[in-house]
Amino acid sequence: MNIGVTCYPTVGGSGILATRLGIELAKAGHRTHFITYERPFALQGAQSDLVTMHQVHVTEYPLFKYPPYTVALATEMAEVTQKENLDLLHVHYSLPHATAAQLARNITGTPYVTTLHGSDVTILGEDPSYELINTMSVEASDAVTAVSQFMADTAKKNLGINKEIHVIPNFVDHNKYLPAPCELIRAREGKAITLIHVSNFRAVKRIEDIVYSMCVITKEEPKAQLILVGDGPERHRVERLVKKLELTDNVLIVGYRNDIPGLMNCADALVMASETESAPLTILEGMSSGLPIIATSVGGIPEQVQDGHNGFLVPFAHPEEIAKAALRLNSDPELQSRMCLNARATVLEKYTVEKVLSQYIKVYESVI
Ligand code: GMT
Repeated sequence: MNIGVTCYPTVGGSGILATRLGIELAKAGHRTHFITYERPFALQGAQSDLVTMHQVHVTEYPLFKYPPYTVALATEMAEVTQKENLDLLHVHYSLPHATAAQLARNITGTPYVTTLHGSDVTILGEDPSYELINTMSVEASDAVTAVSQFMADTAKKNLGINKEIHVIPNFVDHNKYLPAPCELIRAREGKAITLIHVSNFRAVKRIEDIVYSMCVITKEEPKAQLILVGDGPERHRVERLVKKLELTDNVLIVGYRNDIPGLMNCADALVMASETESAPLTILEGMSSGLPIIATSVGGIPEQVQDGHNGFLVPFAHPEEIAKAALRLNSDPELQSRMCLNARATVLEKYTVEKVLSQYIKVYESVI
């Protein structure tokens, strides 16, 4: 197949997932064309050669207070579709990509598949300004997918979408995110617990709750560690809180890193304290690395994490519950190693590239 992909190319789960999917499609022999306003963040190194980039140029003109991005995108989509003979467009994040794809289809007749990610549904559900057009463009899609059942249900409820929504989970490269080697695990035995959190430091991630949980954990385990990976709007606030709570010896804020699989191998559990999530990639990366997950029971997280099996689900905004789960793991090595195995097994069962790619291909085949 010859596939055009549009996403938000900046750091964020939807762009990362779209880019990884495009790369996997290319590896599987499909021609993949990215139509975006800049090179996707997640498209790095040799992988760039597997796909073709088409940049959307938005006209800068003094008269335009708001540059017409949707029109520019739709024009590029139509031109690339005709020039490259695309079989379909796959747009990640409906706003405004589904509307642009619909406009392009008016000219080319080429089908488009819309995938709904996080804020697509949660923010739009709270702010109805764009709902009329956005919902129409999602409904007009040749197929709609969502990354969790929660997203599909919320889209139906909040956006009034009646069309069938195929739930296709996010995926992880299980050959890249591997459990720590036995020597490393043995070296950690008997040592205080190390937790890891990876995100783009948006307010919705509630990193402060994780830091507060460290106050409780360190009372019992003064040497416990928390590694915070990533960067974003909340970083300075988090840094200030760590200082204020005198946790600088326990909390390491390491910024953006390219060695996340290695960092995962230094940890005993992964923590997410989000207020809402659709299907966090970092949970899949943690589970693939054999880490039990301690996460809030919100959005699509309970579809990934089964309480007591591959991690613990805790109520939102209760740092003491995060601490309780971490201390329980810390005091029970048998439980820790059982959850490690279960976490990895969950990924192998449901979230590998192969399992998920075939589901997207089935949807593509149904529309062309
Ligand atoms: O979570 C973010 O900050 C970014 C956001 C996005 O739209 O790029 O991520 C959303 O989509 C990801 C890919 O499907 C999911 O892994 C995230 O759970 C989801 N974020 C939220 O729902 C808050």
